[in-house]
Amino acid sequence: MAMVQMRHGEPLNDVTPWLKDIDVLRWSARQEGVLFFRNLLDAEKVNALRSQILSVCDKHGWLEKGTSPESGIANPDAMVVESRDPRWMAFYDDVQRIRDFHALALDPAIITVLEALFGEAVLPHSRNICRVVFPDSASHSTPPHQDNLYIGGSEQTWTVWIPCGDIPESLGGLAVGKATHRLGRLEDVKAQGPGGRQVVVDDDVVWVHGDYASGDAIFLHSLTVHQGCDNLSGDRLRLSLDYRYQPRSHPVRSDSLLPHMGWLTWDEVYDGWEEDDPVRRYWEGYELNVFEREA
Ligand SMILES: O=C(O)CCC(=O)C(=O)O
Repeated sequence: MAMVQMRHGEPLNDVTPWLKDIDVLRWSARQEGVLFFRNLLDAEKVNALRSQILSVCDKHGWLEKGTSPESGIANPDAMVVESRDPRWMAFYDDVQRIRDFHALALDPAIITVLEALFGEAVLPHSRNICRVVFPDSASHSTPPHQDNLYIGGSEQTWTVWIPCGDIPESLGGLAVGKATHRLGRLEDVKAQGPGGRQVVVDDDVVWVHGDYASGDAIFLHSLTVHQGCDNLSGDRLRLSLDYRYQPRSHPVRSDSLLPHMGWLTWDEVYDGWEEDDPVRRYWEGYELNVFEREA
C-alpha cells in the first residue's frame, strides 16, 4: 500500500552524543522506542555493499542500460516488487549469497550500541533482510507495522534499519512512529506490500523521518510502528537493510536464525565462502534458548 499519511512529523534526532551516557540512551530507548545514529557505520563499507547489491540488480536487468550502476537508475521496463514473483525470488537468492550483506549485521559499531542498551551480550538474528524498492511502486511501499508480528520471541528485539546508500526523503526512507512501542501489540489487517499486514494507526502519531545518508542507522524496538515511505524519485532504486538483535539470554524463535524467506539453506548461502569465515553460523557457538514457531 502507499504509505499512510503523516500528519505530525519530527526530524531525525542524532543520539550519538548519548553513547557517552548509557543511562540517557536507555531512558530515551524506553521513552521513544527509536534511536537514530548519524554516521554510525563506515559509509565506504556500506557503499561497497551497495555496489555488490547493485551488481546483482544489473545482472537481473533492473538497471537502465548505459547509466552508471552506482547511481542505481532503474530500468523503466523492469518494475519488480517484493513478492513470490520468480524474478524477485531469483534476485533475492543472489543477494542472500553476498557475504558482506551478512557481515555488516555483525559490525562492532552496531553490537557495541546494543550491548550498552541491553546490558548483556547480543544475539544478532541471522535472518537478514534487504529491500530494493523501484520508483513508481508506491502501491507496494512497506505498510505501517510492528516487527514483533513477524519475529515473535522477545519483545526486547530491536531492528536496525540501514540506508544502503544515501536516501533523501524523495527516495523514500523509513518513517518511525515515536513512542508507539508503548501502545503494546496493535491490531493488524491485510495490506499490500512487504509483510502483507498493516497495523491501524491513529492520526496523532508523530512520525520521525528525514534524509538518510550512507553510514546512518536507525534502531527501533520490536513494537515500534514504522513504515516505508514512497519512492518518489521518478527513476532510482532505493536500497536498504533490516537487521535484528535481541538480548542473548532471551528466548529466540528458530526461524529468526534461518535465511530470510526460507528459499535457500545456509549451505546454499555459504557456497563459495571461505570455510573458516567467522560470519558463517556464528550463533552456533552461543548458548541459546531456541523455541519453535507454533503451527
Ligand atoms: O525498508 C522498508 O521499506 C521497511 C522495512 C521494514 O520496515 C522492515 O523490514 O521491518
